[in-house]
Amino acid sequence: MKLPSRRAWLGGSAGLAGLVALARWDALRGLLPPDAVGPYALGNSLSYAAYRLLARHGNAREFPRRQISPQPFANPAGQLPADFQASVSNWRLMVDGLVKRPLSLSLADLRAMPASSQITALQCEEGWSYIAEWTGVPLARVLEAAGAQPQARYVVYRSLQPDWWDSLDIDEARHGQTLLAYGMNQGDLPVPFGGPLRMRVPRQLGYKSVKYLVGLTVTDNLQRFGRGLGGSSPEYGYSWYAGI
Ligand SMILES: Nc1nc2c(c(=O)[nH]1)N[C@H]1C(S)=C(S)[C@@H](COP(=O)(O)O)O[C@H]1N2
Ligand SMILES: [Mo]
Repeated sequence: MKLPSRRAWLGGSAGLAGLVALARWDALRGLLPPDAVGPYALGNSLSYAAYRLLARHGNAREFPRRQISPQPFANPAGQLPADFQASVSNWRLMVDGLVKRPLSLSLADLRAMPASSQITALQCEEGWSYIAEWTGVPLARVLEAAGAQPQARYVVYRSLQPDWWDSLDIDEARHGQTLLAYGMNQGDLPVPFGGPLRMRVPRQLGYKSVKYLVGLTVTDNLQRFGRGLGGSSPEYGYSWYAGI
């Protein structure tokens, strides 16, 4: 077989470089995860880019009711503040950042919004999983109510537990299965499972489903949050994008 000539190689690489330059920087950076740094940069970037290009409209599997796990496993979440029970009765979810109307929502406010339910699996990176029915408000509805600005690219969310915060790209945030869940298996969301309010991101591993949710910030840039990796999990070495 005849190898391509030196001239063909040069022409090819120049063409490729030109294409990259022509492509809008926006489109390219949309393929890069915030944790595209350090020893796992390549792996993190390849899996996120592949997901963005091929799978971002997919759905997490939903199950029939008979497959709900009879004994779901609550992963112990460590210390809760001493006044936790008291704070449940006046729980608020703050919504701020790139929004036209910053919000402070009570649980009653959230329950008054159109609800959505799903029977999906929560899968921990440690290998176990359980199936439950989750009820809550699609995050998309809350972003709509707050009037997320067009330049919004990510939603950062944080727990009452300061060690737990994370973020989603705006498409994942608006995906119909991404819920602010206040109910589980037809009842209130129990405290060990993140009650009164948790994030539910069934298309990604369990650690993205942050419990004891107290705040959302809409942003175009993750650099100014923590160490700029998009969440606390990547700061501990887990990848920011945790697609299942
Ligand atoms: N605030 C908070 N959120 C959290 C955690 C936690 O310890 N604290 N653990 C995460 C991990 S690693 C997993 S697998 C799931 C566990 O959810 P479960 O308790 O419903 O099983 O919650 C995630 N959200
Ligand atoms: Mo986990």
